[in-house]
Amino acid sequence: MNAVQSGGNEGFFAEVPEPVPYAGSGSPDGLAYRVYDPERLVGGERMEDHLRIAVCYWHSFAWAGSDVFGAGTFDRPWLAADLDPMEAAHAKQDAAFEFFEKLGTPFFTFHDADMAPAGRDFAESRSNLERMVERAAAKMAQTGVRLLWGTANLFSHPRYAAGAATNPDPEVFAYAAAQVCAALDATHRLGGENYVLWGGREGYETLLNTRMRQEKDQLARFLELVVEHKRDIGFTGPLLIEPKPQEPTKHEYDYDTATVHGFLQRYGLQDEFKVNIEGNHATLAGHSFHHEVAYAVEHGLLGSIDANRGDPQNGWDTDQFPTSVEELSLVLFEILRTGGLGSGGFNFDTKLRRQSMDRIDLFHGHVGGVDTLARALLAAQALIDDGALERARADRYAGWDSELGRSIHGGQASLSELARLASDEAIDPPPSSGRQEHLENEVNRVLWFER
Ligand code: XUL
Ligand code: CO
Repeated sequence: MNAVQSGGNEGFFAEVPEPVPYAGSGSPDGLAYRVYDPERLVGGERMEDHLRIAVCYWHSFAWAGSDVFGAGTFDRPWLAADLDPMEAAHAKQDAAFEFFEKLGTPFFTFHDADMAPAGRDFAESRSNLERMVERAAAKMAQTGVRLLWGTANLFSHPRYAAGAATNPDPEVFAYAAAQVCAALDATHRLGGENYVLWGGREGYETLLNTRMRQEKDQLARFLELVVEHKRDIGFTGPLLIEPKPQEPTKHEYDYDTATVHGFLQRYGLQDEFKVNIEGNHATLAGHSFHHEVAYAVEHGLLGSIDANRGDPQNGWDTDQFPTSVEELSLVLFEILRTGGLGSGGFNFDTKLRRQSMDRIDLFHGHVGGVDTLARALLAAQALIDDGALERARADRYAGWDSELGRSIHGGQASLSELARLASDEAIDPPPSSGRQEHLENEVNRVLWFER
């Protein structure tokens, strides 16, 4: 077994000796935040507390830049194939915490499998995880970095090829339950603020071999078990389901937020779960990021956000760093107008491109993403302060405050009474403009000129 090649005492990111500073728009180049100033007050709250940014362990530290056509390209010495697995996990953790600290953002997120190597059996895997979690706890205490959420990887191992909770084999269900039990314990131990379940392979490849109804019943039972365990150990953070329509399966049951909502209601789980919305999953489902967040906030379902984007020229989950202030301004507008993220945050579930192979590229990706979010936050607050959108909505629905509107909602008006009203009073409402272009101009006015 070889030793990990590192920068020695200087660490893995010696090129970035100090935490990335806030330098404002005046600084011409170099690694610095142009907009993200953690202390800046926006609507009375610190920018850092609004955005609650997290770095994910998996794409940033546990992935070497491979794709389906080729091997990893990234310079990640802690991922070298000839290392002792536990020594490699230590080095990966050292690299991750050095990065979190130098990036200066408050949270991280992880899967069990990102942090600790698999053992020969479940008991050994759990013990590896527990050892790595104790080491992580010490690093968190040293650096002040906190855990936004933990999760279990129930999709990479071949045993999960036909799903985890929705597998036709109950022993696979049991193995998945054991893994979630350990991952939820680990999240609790690290003071995690949420726990996420993304059903990567909870879906089907072909209906020819699938009992859809049975698989959904299994999934619901699995979720009930997670709720029970959360109560047993005293974990108080929200449980979050992460919707995604497909990939890796042809069809995922948690297709989008509305589908998850219906599923939770059908099984009486609506008070136990919220959603973790990912930008690129929204677009894969044929929605906008804005749509998924608007649906969630309007139904009290928003838990947290995986901030990323797809590429409009291809149809898969490219997990790119967000760069569109316009898109994120509308997302943040929905979040701010309904009271903020609560215990959620913005997690960079983001991958560098395969050609971005230097370790410094991890900084460039994250710094750009963080600044995009910060800029969008300022724009969203300006949209709230400006009030044009809220006023337009209020005007558009004003009729529902009238006697007629109230009697419809209040249940006093029957179908036949409404028919009588329409004929006796010759109701003939004129169509009115939705003013879409005007509202788009109002948004741009704020985006372009807000300081
Ligand atoms: C996959 C994905 C996951 C979840 C956590 O598309 O987004 O990384 O965020 O399992
Ligand atoms: Co995600």
